[in-house]
Amino acid sequence: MAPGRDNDSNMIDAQRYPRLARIDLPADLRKFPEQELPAIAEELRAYLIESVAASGGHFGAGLGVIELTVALHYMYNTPSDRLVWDVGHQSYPHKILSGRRDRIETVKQKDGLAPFPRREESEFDTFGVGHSSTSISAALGMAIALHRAGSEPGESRRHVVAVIGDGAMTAGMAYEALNHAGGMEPSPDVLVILNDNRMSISENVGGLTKMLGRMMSSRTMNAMREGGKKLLGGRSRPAGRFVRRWEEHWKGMFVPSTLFEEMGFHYSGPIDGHDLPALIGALKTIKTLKGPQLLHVITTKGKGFELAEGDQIGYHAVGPFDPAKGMVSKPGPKKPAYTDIFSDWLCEMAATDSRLMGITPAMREGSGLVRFSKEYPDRYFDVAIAEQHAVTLAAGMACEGAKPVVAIYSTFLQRGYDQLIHDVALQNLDVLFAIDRGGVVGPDGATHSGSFDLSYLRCIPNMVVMAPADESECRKMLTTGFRHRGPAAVRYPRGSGTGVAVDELLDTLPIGQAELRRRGSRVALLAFGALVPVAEQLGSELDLTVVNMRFVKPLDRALLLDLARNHIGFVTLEDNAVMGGAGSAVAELFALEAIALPILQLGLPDTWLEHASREQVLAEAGLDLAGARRAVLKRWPQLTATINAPTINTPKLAAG
Ligand SMILES: Cc1ncc(C[n+]2csc(CCOP(=O)(O)OP(=O)(O)O)c2C)c(N)n1
Repeated sequence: MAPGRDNDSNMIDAQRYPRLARIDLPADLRKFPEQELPAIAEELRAYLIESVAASGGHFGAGLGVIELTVALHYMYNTPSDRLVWDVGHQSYPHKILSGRRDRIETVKQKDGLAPFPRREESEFDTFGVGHSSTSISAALGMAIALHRAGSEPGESRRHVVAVIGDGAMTAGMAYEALNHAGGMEPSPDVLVILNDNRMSISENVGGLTKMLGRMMSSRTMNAMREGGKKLLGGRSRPAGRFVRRWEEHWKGMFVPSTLFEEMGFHYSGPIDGHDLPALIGALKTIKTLKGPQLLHVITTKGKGFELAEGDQIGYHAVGPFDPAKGMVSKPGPKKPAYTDIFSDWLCEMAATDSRLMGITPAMREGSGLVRFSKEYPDRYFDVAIAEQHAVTLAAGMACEGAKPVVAIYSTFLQRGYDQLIHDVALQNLDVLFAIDRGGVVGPDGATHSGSFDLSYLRCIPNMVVMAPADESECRKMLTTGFRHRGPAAVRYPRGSGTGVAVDELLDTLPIGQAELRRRGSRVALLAFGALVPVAEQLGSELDLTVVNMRFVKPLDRALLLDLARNHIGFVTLEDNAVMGGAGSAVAELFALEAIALPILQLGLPDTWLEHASREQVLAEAGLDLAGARRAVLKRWPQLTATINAPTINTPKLAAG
């Protein structure tokens, strides 16, 4: 029985959540009197805590927007009015209020609710998200299209609201949209709510953050405002108007109003984003205004759950936990994750080479730079959510002889693709890309899938692209890429590998040389990266030749041509899209060399990989042992007979 649920129906427990139980849709929320909204918010907060404690998932950001979510659905006629959440990790309260209350505990699980808003899931999810800083562009697009379409007779003006965090507001894309909206004629009716909680996943960084911080710590400003109000009793009198002008002048020195106003937005705020009456009051006023609006709200990430308020980074996203005790780490030895291998390597390499610079676009924790940031603060660069900038920054550093390492998730490097091509590879600069979460990511789903990197990297001239079979090899590849002259990428998966002992030396591998893991007969299995262990198991079952390819680019041409002489066919195995991936590289080589042997390319299919555990997704894609076996035997049924048969000697092969 899930907590917060009624024993018989498994629906929400109406005794404990009397109001929330009556809210199936936002229209039900809008039937409540305004005075009850704070009580509804409290129920929503308690329900969210119980649900996420049971399921795990994104947590702190949702707690921080409880009041804002209630206020928005109360004040706007959703889904007819459009509500666009940026990133969408804060959308669980929105999901609960918009028809998904009783399924919220299935979030991120196979066949459960999506981790982020998703158009297919609900008409209240107006825009699919996961990657940040898209909300203003999307909302502006909606506002323009709605305006063009016009209203039906009798229909009131439809509103469009984007909610964007101060973290997401650091990305260039947000400013591209502000710039467009602010300069448009006629000016578009769109509301941007800046949810300022001072945090990205870790502490937010950059000039904007400093500006917001100056405002928050400005006691002068508050004292002035409060004092002015008390002294003059409101703003309607002439003296009040004078004070307001005076306040506006000073405000510009402390608050971001001028920035947004100069860009063409009407700025309101800052207001306390946990104060429902204040939120409702502000939205009532803003609803009457025309043109682009920016409402600045101040919130606390993790609000209302003490542990999450106290550890905002740790509670950004959580596994299941006990609400009374919070998160407790499981006892016993753990296999190090690839991220940990990278983290140690980075610090050790930095100790040997003072030119090394570590760059992260706002993913210090996820990408394993916490230790480096402490040990080498002057060589550590968190550039905020700015992947494009991160890549070109690295290019600039490399121009001047530094050795930058860009630590980035596969899915987020997509944002910096032109910079990778145009700024790094075209100039053949020494930049190492340490690409985490390559391949199947699991619960974070399609938006975060690292399925495309091998395809999008291998077509770029000058790139060296590596995929390690295990943790020790990952370390060697990082060293290889770092010492290589020119751009290089090491792409490794989420989680831990086989648990092999990691070679402590900072050794390199010969570029473009694969490793022959097993000599078998008839068919050769060419495995890339995380799927090498699957290949080894299958190889010994079916007596196949098994190669740990190591390099997606350059391929080990000599070995492949040699194998082509004494095998009847090839299987390529990778956790990347089949299209354009590592298997395609082999097929292209064979086509070029006029080798007419069948190649069975196993990899990720041409569909979106939905959220589920990593193992479930791999199995669904046919990339677990059973799936690979099925596919190979279907192509070469004669191999069945060789299961467990003794190894047949093949002529001597080049070993890597
Ligand atoms: C393009 C992109 N880069 C990185 C991320 C990873 N990420 C998810 S949430 C987040 C922080 C967002 O901060 P903010 O917008 O302030 O929201 P908060 O969590 O503080 O409410 C980051 C960096 C992402 N989702 N998209």
